[in-house]
Amino acid sequence: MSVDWLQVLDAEGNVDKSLEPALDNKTLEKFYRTMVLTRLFDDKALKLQRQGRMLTFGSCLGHEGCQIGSAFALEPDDWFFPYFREHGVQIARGIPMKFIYIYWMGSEDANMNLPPKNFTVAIPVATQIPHAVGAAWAAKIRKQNIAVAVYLGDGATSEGDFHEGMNFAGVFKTPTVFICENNQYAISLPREKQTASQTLAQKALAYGFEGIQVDGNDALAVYSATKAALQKAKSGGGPTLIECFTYRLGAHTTSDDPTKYRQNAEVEEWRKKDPIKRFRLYLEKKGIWNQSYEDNLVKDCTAEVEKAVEEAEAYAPVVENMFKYVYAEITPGLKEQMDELQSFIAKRKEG
Ligand SMILES: Cc1ncc(C[n+]2csc(CCOP(=O)(O)OP(=O)(O)O)c2C)c(N)n1
Repeated sequence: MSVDWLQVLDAEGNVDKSLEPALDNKTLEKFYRTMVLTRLFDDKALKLQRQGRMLTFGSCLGHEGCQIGSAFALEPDDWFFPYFREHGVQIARGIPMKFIYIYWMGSEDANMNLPPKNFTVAIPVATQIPHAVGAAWAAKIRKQNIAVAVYLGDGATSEGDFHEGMNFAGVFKTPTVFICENNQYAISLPREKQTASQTLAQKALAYGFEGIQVDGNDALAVYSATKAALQKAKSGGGPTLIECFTYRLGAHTTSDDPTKYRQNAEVEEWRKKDPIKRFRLYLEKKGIWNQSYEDNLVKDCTAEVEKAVEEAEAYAPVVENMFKYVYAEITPGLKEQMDELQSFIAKRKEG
């Protein structure tokens, strides 16, 4: 069984002219800026966590190609359902970084401030998939000309929710684009021990629709594959599964020590395929990038990140919100917990 493989930019930033998407320089610069911003956002989050200023955090280091490439193909009207590592997609979709930090600092308030068409983070693996397929099905019934992009990891393809969602998507030909960030591990479990499937993309074939494998460290390939899948979805052609073949350069989360289950040499091999480095080389060859361009960009993005952190830390979470929005109406049990917490806080304030 075989599926197509797409690469547009190689690790040295050489472009396959026959596959190069028609993007103007301004858009390419925006692409690069968003990747750099995402990396700085991510790095800052890790530092905040280590300083006790943030809770557990899952880095997206190495995923910038899949995330920015796909996000730039989405229209604002298309729905976005993340799992928990899509900080880059969130940034590209215009979710203020302040709220992304606030979420990982532990406040659900961030979810109330999401711009329309952006779903909340899903910590339980794969539960977002049936939701996304349902949203796509609803859009189809309502004859809305939109698509739904749902993100998942390689590990999620072994969950029941994945198969249920894929099955429904195939049967009802929903306008769903499944974007699988195959970073080779589900926490410590390597891909080969998790599924005997030769590729993850081919899982789509069993459900009667197309699966394609792309170089996930190549933002242009991911962009082109996502754009084509979204167009197909909107014109009634049904779903697509895009397997972005990539690597998680960091730890699974701040609670994980990847040296326990993978070799440094492997990490170093993947570092050479860094999605940002290859995009930078591409821009350099196009005469857009040089060192002072980089210095200005990093300075700008760093200031943006610092401002977002300042705003996030100044934000006073409304503790009641974590109880109020679990269901449309608060249940008696949750109300009891909320009252207990409120009186605990009041007593603490009294000293
Ligand atoms: C239903 C469920 N089972 C187990 C977990 C614990 N868990 C969190 S992340 C993760 C692995 C996810 O791997 P993958 O889907 O490949 O995504 P990645 O974290 O590699 O990006 C697991 C098992 C969970 N959050 N939800």
